Order: sequence, then structure tokens, then C-alpha cells
Amino acid sequence: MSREIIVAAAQMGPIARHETRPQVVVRMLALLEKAAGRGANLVVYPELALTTFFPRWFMADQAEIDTFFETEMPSAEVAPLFARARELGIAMNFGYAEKTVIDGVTHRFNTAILVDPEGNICLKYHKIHLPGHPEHEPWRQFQHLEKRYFELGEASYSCADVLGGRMSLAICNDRRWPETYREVSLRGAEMLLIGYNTPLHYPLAPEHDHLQSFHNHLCMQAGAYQNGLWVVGVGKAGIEEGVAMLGQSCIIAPTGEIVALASTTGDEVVTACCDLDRCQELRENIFNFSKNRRPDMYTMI
Ligand code: ING
Repeated sequence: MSREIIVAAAQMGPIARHETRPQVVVRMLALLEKAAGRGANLVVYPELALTTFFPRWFMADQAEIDTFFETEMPSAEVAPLFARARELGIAMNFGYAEKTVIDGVTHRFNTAILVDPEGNICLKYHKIHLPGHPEHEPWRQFQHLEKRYFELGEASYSCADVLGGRMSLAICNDRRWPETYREVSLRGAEMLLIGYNTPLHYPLAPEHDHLQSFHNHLCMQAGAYQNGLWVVGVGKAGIEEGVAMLGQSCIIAPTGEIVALASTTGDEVVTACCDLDRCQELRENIFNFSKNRRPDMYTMI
């Protein structure tokens, strides 16, 4: 018996700084409709899908920074997306900048959510691995101030049972750390959804710029194979406010094979029929953790 779901990777092209939430939601709705036309059960959008990648700029004024954050979800602007997805019976995942008050204290996270087909937020994740730098570094062509604008995620990865499978969330830089995939697979995840905003130029190692696509797929394909996981990686792509961002959005099978791959750097939907039972091809054999893994020997991690 197979547990097949049709997954849509909904890559987004550049979002301009001045683009309003309603304008972005119109684009996300168009991608949702296209995914629905392909029979999708789940639509995966990028990291920070509602705004431009604003950590590329140094801003001193917190009020200006906060214009990129959401204080409620669904907000009035995003409600039409929730409503249409619910009408279509489609689950969705997207990332956004979250400003929230917990026990009277204001927090700002790089957040991703999973919304079930009934429109309920069934999983919320705060990005654990924040790349970049906390202070303005004018020498850079562009900043990467996630460590300044967001707090570190305060909770580890978790899972939710949606569409008959166990799903988990990660965000962008998380995909480069092998611990991400092992943690979620040890928690029983069968599919890991990862939105990303990845500049092609990495100021600290420009000699690697030509390897951004290779590294993007290398880490996700390895993570998928070594943990018997479906992995969906979805980028915000194209030249966004003068910065070239990686596309190459993809759907990766537990074997590590890329089964769907975007071919543009704009708004694009690619889909695959994902049989969640295929995870067992790895988890019951070569990566049978209980039989073959040796955590007693992994003394340094
Ligand atoms: N972006 C990048 C990422 O991890 C980066 C940061 C770019 C790291 C290039 C290494 C190389 O894909 C985010 N938002 O994490």
C-alpha cells in the first residue's frame, strides 16, 4: 500500500522592497492555483515568502525593520491565501518574519509554518541556524544581518502528521547542517520542507560562488539519502534588489534522487508524486537506525 501525496515546490522570483503583502499574496495565490491544477495536496513556498530578503540591508530604525515582520498569522493580508488553500483542501508551508509577544516579552524569529488542508497552523518552527553577522559590515556588497534581526530558534525541530505522513520543517541555512536531517528523522519525519533565500555570492568565500547550486543540492540530497527522507527545497530566486538569489528549487526522494527541479529563476511550480512509504526502502535497510547506527561511538556529537 502506498501513501502517495502530490507535492508542489512553489518557487518565487524576486520580491521588491516596495512590494506590498497583498501584491505578494496575489503571486502566492497564482502559484497555489497552478499547483492545484496539477493535483497538489501540499504547496511549499520559500523562506521569508511575504517580503524581500530584508537582512541584506543594515537598518538602524527598529520601526523600519518591523515593517517586514508579521504580528499575527494569518494576517488580514494573508487570509485570502489561507481561505483559498482551505477551499482547495491543500496544505501549505511558507516562511515569514514573525514578531510575537511571549509572557510580555517581544521576540522576532525567522519562522516557517505548516498549514493543514483545513487551514489550521499545525506546525510552527523558528530557525535554529542563523547565518551571517550581527553588526553592519560596510565592506560587503550586501549585508546578511539575520543574527541582528532575528533571535535564535528556542526549540528543536518537531513533526506534525498531515496528509497521512509525518512532516517536519527547517529553514534555509538549517539544510547545510547534517544534524537537521538526523534530528527530524529520529523524530519519525518522512518529509522535510525547507524554504531558502540564498545569494549566489558569499562574501567570505567568493571562490565558492560558482558552487552554490551544487552545495544546495549536495546537502539536501545527502540529508535525504542518509536519513530516508523526502526533502523539498524551495527558493526565492532571481535578481532581488540587485542581489542574485539561487533558484534550483527541487523535490528529492529518500534515495537522494532529484525528482523535480525548477528551471527558471522566477515564480515557478514543479511537482512530484511522493510515496511516503518509500522512506522504508532506506530506513528498513542500509539506514536502519536501531540495527546499524552506533550512537555509542559518536562521542563528539
Ligand atoms: N541564506 C544562506 C544559506 O544558508 C548562505 C546563507 C549563503 C550560506 C551562501 C552559505 C553560502 O543558504 C540563508 N538565509 O540562510
